Amino acid sequence: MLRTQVGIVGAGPAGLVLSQLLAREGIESIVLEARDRAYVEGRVRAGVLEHGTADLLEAIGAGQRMRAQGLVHRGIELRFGGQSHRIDFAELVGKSITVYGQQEVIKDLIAVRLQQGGAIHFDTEAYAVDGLDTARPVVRYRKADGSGGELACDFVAGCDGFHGTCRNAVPPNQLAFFERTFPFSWFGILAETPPASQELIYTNHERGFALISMRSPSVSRLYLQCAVDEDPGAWPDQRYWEELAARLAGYDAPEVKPGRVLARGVTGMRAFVVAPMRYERLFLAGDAAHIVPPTGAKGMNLAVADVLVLSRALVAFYTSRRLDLLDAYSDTCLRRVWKAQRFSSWMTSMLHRFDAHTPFERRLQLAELDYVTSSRAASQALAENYVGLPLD
Ligand code: FAS
Ligand code: PHB
Repeated sequence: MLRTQVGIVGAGPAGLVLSQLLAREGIESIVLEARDRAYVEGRVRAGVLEHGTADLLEAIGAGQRMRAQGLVHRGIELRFGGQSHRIDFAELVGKSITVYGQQEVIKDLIAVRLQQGGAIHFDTEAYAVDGLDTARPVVRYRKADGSGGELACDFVAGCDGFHGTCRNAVPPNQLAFFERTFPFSWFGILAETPPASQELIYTNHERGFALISMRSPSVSRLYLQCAVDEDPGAWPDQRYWEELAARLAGYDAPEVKPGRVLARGVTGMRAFVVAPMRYERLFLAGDAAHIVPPTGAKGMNLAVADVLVLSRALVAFYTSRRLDLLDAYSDTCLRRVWKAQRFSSWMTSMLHRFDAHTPFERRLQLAELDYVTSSRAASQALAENYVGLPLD
């Protein structure tokens, strides 16, 4: 039987940042990760680090490559009516974002954890969590080679994402579920072509939403609004490039040069929250507790914010046997989660085409965009949410 102070299920941003935060305070943890290292380091997902997330990664010793290779952006563009409008974060709120792929963040976190002797058990899938109402909960796991085992700990951090196991260990009558599904998805590609713009461009077009993002000066990350059940394999590359160009058309249109498609996938657009984020000795963090539509670039950043709160609560427990921060964990996280849900739903509603929209609602949407890009107060509100609300 393995033993540690904090058992962490999942080696995504939540689990790895938590493990590193605890280690810096001398608190032991063991991370159980269902997939192998190459898989988790290769998963193409988020791309935008909030100001506070970038600072935190640097503060915990996992920010060196991010600072060297990440792209610091001082604004974004909103494009509608065939025209782009810049939201100047630096001027409006004095902060910036860093564009740096989640898979790179994962590589940096795994590297620093292993360098420092951290315990990450890959190919180790948790299938049950028992004894949560005791002082020694146990995580039961099976390894890819068919062997199994148990991890005894003081606390379990459920950082295993939306499809993980930990949330299911909570009696359903103890949880409230809040969900919203949008009637479209995002068809994302990673392509070997220089970004068509210096900064991210979010586009509202009659044909649908489009987003220009990037991973490096030679790799673009692009998204198109598509049908909920769009088949990414049904689109020849040429069709993707033509559709993207059509949605970006207009004045001073950014020119996306077709390139080799390195990855493609369709992601549903949904919002989900479970409350509370704690049950006895189990603390849910990140996608295990909430999903946001990616329009606000909040998913990974929320995961990091959750575990910062959890790490402080666990440090208070181990250093002073305090329970108050553990008891406040869920409420503290959910306040920020719901503000991120608000912002993400607002960005999604403002930027996408809704078949069900009446002409009146369509005009309202364009008026919202016009207001946000012409009012300093409205631009400032977008900017302060996008760069990240204060972590404290
Ligand atoms: P994660 O899902 O990242 O990590 C959970 C980990 O737990 C995984 O490694 C998984 O293998 C492991 N696990 C699961 N079950 C387990 C078990 N039973 N035992 C052991 N390990 C287990 N966010 C954005 O901000 N922008 C985006 O563009 C964006 N795009 C996304 C695209 C896709 C396809 C997906 C799925 C998500 C996207 N997200 C995006 C959100 C994403 O970045 C998440 O918010 C972020 O990964 C959350 O981090 P974690 O909570 O650590 O969960
Ligand atoms: C990305 O670069 O993957 C990205 C950027 C902004 C978003 C979502 C995804 O809102």
